[in-house]
Amino acid sequence: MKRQYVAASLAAISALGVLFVAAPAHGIQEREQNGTRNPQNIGRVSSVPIRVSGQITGNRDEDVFRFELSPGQNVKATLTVNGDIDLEVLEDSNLDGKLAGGDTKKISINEGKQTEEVIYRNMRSRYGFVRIMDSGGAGLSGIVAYNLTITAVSANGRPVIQNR
Ligand SMILES: [Ca+2]
Ligand SMILES: [Ca+2]
Ligand SMILES: [Ca+2]
Repeated sequence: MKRQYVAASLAAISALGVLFVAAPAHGIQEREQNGTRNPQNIGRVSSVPIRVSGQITGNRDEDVFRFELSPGQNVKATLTVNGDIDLEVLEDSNLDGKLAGGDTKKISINEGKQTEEVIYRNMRSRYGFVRIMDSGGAGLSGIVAYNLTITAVSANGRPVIQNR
């Protein structure tokens, strides 16, 4: 009887945990080790923004996210920050689903706490990547928090109107 009660409580606690993971208040939370060799999957790009929040904890931390797309989409990534980190958006040029040196990239390297933004037009691969890292300058101090938004846009950068 007592054992059953404990099991039921554990089940209730883990069910709550699943709920919290499934519906976080601020979108997707980054999960280390999300580097070049182990990108974190964040789903499919659409007109509904994918929102990711995380932290760059120093010059050895890079955060890499992999998204799915429909080849030909225009993808807009926006990064709001509270310190100087930078943004790369990469097309999976050799179509292996992995982030490699030859993959084509567009970067945004503003100074300080300025928002970074990249619009990558006509991405032709099935997967794309976002890489966030230390700016490499002298300015990084401590931990920098960020919020990343990825959205499908029209070629001029405006939101895509979704047919309902
Ligand atoms: Ca991180
Ligand atoms: Ca990382
Ligand atoms: Ca920057």
